Amino acid sequence: MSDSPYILYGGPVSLYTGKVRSYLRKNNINFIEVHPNSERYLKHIVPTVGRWIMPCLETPDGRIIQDGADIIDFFDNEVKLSQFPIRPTTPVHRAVSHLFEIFGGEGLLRPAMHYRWNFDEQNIAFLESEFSISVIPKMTEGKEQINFARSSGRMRKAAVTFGVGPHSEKIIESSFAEWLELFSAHLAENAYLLGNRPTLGDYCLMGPMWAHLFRDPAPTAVIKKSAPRVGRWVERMSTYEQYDGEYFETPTAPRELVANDALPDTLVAMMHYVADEYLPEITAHVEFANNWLIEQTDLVTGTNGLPDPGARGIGKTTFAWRGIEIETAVMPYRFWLLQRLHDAVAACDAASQTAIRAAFRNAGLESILDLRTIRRVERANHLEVWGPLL
Ligand SMILES: N[C@@H](CCC(=O)N[C@@H](CS)C(=O)NCC(=O)O)C(=O)O
Repeated sequence: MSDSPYILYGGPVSLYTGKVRSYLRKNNINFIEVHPNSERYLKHIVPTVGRWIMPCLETPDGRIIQDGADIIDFFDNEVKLSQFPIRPTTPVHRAVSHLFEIFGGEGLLRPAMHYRWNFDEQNIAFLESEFSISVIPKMTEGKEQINFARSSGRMRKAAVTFGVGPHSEKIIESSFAEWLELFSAHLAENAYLLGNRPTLGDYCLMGPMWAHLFRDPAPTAVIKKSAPRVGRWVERMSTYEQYDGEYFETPTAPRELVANDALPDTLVAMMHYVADEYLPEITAHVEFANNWLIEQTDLVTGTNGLPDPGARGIGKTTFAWRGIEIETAVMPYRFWLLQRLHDAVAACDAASQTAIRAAFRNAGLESILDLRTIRRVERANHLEVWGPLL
């Protein structure tokens, strides 16, 4: 551990902070968490990164990094503080890690938002307290209730833009039950996604699985009742120490990934779930983005093509999802994550690419490897921007 701590700007209620916090803890990195209602965050971090967003990281020498993936990359590539390489070195495992990077960040937003904002009887007192301690600016003391109403109103609207509504609620619940069943079955034999130590995909799943789905009162009851093994995975992903004794006979047992770059059947079943739950959405988003990009004849490379450089959505699109039609917001950030998968595949030799294709085909996911936007998404000054036309 270094002497001066890193500062993680984020909060207990935040989905994307959960991924980074889990990574920092499990890799024994010295950090403290500062909430976004702090003066330092509001007066220094927000102007630096150009929008109110978490997580952000401040290094002991004052460098600021926004974005969960960039923060993890920083430790992995520059500081090299990770206890274990979190990107598997074998091709199929590496590609699957990136698949769960996308799915963890973007594919479980519907259950996360539904179980947070549609169960007021169980959740509302908890959420009001939690938002008041970390999100609502401290200078508004005495006005917490009004500010919670404003803040929660905004998040309820965000839930709708992720496809949560009366028409989809019951399907979200049954689909989440299926996810828990599949994940639970996988955890019967494996402590983590790819074997006996966490990799990138585990950290990314901790986004939705921690703050919303494990800490909020309504969904935690669902997990504990129907999938306690998933609850144990969340617990062990949130500690410094190796809190996974049920999997190992001795404390020094090797913490290896599944041998020979193989995927257990239970993980293939989880990948099939990703194909049903998320592939139609990301496919529709790429198609929408390409049509949108064609229409933006005056789009300047290096900008997001929108009046507000910090804006994150370019529009909304509909698609068929589990027998109904839903509409969700299209965010270029997702394509940036998708490119990380594509880039990981492109970096492999031909035989490895064939193996990755076979593994994805076997899970109904081969087409995700070919979904491309006609401009790449890049990140500049902490924001997503479009690269040149390909
Ligand atoms: N891709 C980003 C996503 C960050 C994100 O969406 N964070 C949420 C909180 S969990 C946020 O700050 N939203 C802005 C808002 O609520 O206005 C990352 O990982 O850094």
